[in-house]
Amino acid sequence: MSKHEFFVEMTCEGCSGAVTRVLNKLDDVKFDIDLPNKKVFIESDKSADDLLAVLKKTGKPVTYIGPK
Ligand SMILES: [Cu+2]
Repeated sequence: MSKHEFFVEMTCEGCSGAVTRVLNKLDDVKFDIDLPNKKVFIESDKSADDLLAVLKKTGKPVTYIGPK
């Protein structure tokens, strides 16, 4: 499992809830959401590109920051 850090444009708990919902559909991930700093930390065997695609399903701007 590797850990990745993403920036996701989140402004409220509705936003972090949307991120939680898309990530909960995956079965091999652990994640932490830092709403004030708009960061999402994901531990997974999936590639950063795959995780980026999943996060983009929220419809929010998402940027891959790097391995954590
Ligand atoms: Cu929101």
